Amino acid sequence: MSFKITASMMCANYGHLAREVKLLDEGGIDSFHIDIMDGRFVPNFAMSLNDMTYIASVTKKPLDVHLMVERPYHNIDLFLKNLRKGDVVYIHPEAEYHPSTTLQKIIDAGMIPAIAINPGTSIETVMEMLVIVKRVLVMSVNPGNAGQMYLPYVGKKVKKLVDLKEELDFEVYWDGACGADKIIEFAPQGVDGFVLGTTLLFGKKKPYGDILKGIRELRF
Ligand code: S6P
Ligand code: MG
Repeated sequence: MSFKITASMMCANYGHLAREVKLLDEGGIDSFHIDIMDGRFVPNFAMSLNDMTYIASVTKKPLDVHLMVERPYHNIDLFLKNLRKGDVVYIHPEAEYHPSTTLQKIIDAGMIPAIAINPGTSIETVMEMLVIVKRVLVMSVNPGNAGQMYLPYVGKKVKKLVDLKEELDFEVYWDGACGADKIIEFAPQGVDGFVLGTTLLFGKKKPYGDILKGIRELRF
């Protein structure tokens, strides 16, 4: 079964960020998920532009940048100019007046255009954007915090999205409360990647490499 694993760096130990990146990198993580928040679109502040830029400078692996900010059109250039080709940038359509214009900015800068959709956002409202983007991040918790409870009604939406992904050419990633049970259930259904935070990867007193190896060896 082929699926990607990305580490939610807002859950990392900021006393040793360089070491965290190195251990995850060497442990076989596929990419680094960067949660940028503005305290308005979501009621929290997590990572910032400087955190993202630092991580981009110390790993060759792709970044998976999740912008949880209002009207990203106005300041997305700050992020784009510090990223590399092949990095993925998600905007929330709920947070933008003209999401397709902002997605075009991402494409023009050489990054991979993507959207993240909240648990309460239906696929029907983002249908046209599915033609533009290359990745869709399904939020299985309300955005803003790590360590939340999974919202089971999101499962049906994942199934609907997976049914569209071949024809419209995008990947589906999962974000929020991701445990081994979710990977076992949804990877065989066609989910391409999983964001790992406190549920499965961070704060476990176990080496990241061992946890990642265990995930690669899951039986389906
Ligand atoms: C939440 C954010 C996520 C979380 C991650 C945490 O707004 O977008 O990326 O950091 O999902 O994972 P967990 O396992 O602590 O819920
Ligand atoms: Mg996220």
